[in-house]
Amino acid sequence: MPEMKSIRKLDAVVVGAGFGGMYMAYKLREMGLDFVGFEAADDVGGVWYWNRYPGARCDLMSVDYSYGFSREIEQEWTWSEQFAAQPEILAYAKFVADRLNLRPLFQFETRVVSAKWDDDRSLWIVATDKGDVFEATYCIMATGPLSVPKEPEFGPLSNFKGELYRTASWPKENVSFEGKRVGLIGTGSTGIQVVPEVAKEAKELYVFQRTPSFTMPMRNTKFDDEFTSELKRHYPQIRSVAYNSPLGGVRPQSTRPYFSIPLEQRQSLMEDAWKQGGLAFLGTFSDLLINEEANEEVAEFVRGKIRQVVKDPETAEKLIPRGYPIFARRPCLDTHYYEAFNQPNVHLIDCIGNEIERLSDNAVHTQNETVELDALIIATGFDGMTGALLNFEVTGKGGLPLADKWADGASSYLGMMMHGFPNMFLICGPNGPAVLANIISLNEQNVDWICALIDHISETGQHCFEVTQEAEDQWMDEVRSLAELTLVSKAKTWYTGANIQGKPRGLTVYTGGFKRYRDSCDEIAAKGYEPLVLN
Ligand code: NA7
Repeated sequence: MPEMKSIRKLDAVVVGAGFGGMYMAYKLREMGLDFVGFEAADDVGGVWYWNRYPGARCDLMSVDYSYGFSREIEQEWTWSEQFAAQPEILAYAKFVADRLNLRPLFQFETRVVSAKWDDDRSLWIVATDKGDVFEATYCIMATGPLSVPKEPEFGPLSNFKGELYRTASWPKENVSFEGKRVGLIGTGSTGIQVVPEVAKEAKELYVFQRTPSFTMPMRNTKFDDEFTSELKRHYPQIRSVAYNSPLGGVRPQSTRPYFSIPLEQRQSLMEDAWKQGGLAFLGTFSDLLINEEANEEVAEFVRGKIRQVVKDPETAEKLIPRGYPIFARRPCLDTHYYEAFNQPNVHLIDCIGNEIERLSDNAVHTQNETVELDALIIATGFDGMTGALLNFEVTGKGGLPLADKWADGASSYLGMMMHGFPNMFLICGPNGPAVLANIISLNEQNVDWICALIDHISETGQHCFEVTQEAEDQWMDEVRSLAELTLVSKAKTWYTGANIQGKPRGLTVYTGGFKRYRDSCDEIAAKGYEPLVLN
């Protein structure tokens, strides 16, 4: 007879110890709730725990990409540069966990394998891979939009018998590519960060590129003491600007439409934006994500820069993105990416019309060539937005599997709740502004809103909430109609599910901006959460 484990009764479970789960755990403890957090990794950090590949760096500024809920943490933690690298962000997550004593709130190295709603008792039954079962009033998913790597079509990866690395689960120990023939598959934000780093070491680096990405120079800068003390003095103002902006961050914005000024001036502003680096273009003109002609002129400007940097014209033409709007795929920020292709040891393998067919013991085989390798790095992206939530068994009312609810595409209310899944919260779920806004600001906003709702439910003496189908449909109509206004859905990306074979297509992101989203959430709270049925 297998040992019967006792069932523990809780107010809540939290799945995930990334920045969303950590803040949620902090708040639930403040509220005095009995809860447990679960995390598959052996420590906090979420996406920054796993993605420790060479060159990993956040493409949002460290000042934005940090918690604003604690004045103490803001003052005690010091960022070293404008765009922080993965080791520093992970160190920050660990610092916060230490400072707030969050680790005891989580069971690490534990995966949730199922979360099932019990209709009769109105609670969630949550089972883990350790064989433990918990019953909880609330089930809170802080599973992150980018936690399940995509399985590439040319698998299985185990066919390759050389050194195999996945950027999304990079080993903790140091990896050396010195003297090795290295292959890299994937040229999204991740691959673009990997190339210049591995190019420094590898004997040969073969970059397998299918869709070229637009990337702009990051032009990262170190913070000096004077800047840091000014920064720390102004955090309250910085947060206030961030929370009231469409991006949830302190990036510059513009009200200037692209064609409102003459060509010469446009060119000069674009030169400035290129020199400034980061996402300065988006702060230079107001309509680059809605005006196709403006977008194409900026794209052409960037194509010209690629031609200037890359010395071999044939390689430059292959690296130049075409056929989709700039900024519709997530714009990458690089440090000497195009320059790396001027090195004699870096080779571009164009996979357009030359798809990767399979891996063998020591090679990648495309339709037209075989490339022999000692090591292979897989940077083929993620099953974004929905992957983590569909990675285990989640069933709602009447035993409805989440996979069935989302069979035609992910629907939700505010990216935080779903009809048919009472007392379940998603932090930064699909159809919220996650991934187009600063996800740390959004984590904080979502957690605060959810906790206020939990308080409200207990104040009313109820135990259960469910969003109505009508409210969810209305929200989804708004998400879709806003999506039609932008060019973001016009590229084949993980934003739309188009990177995964068989996944329903559609932009599952609220494109109205962080501020407008936050206002909508606040209004719903102020009106007593009318779209929710409490019982
Ligand atoms: P992305 O942006 O989804 O990029 C994945 C890359 O992998 C992309 O260039 C893909 O080309 C490529 N890919 C995927 N499958 C294949 C196959 N079969 N053959 C060749 N190339 C392939 O993921 P990232 O990890 O780079 O970035 C994700 C987010 O992390 C980013 O947006 C930031 O928010 C941070 P494709 O486009 O499919 O032709």
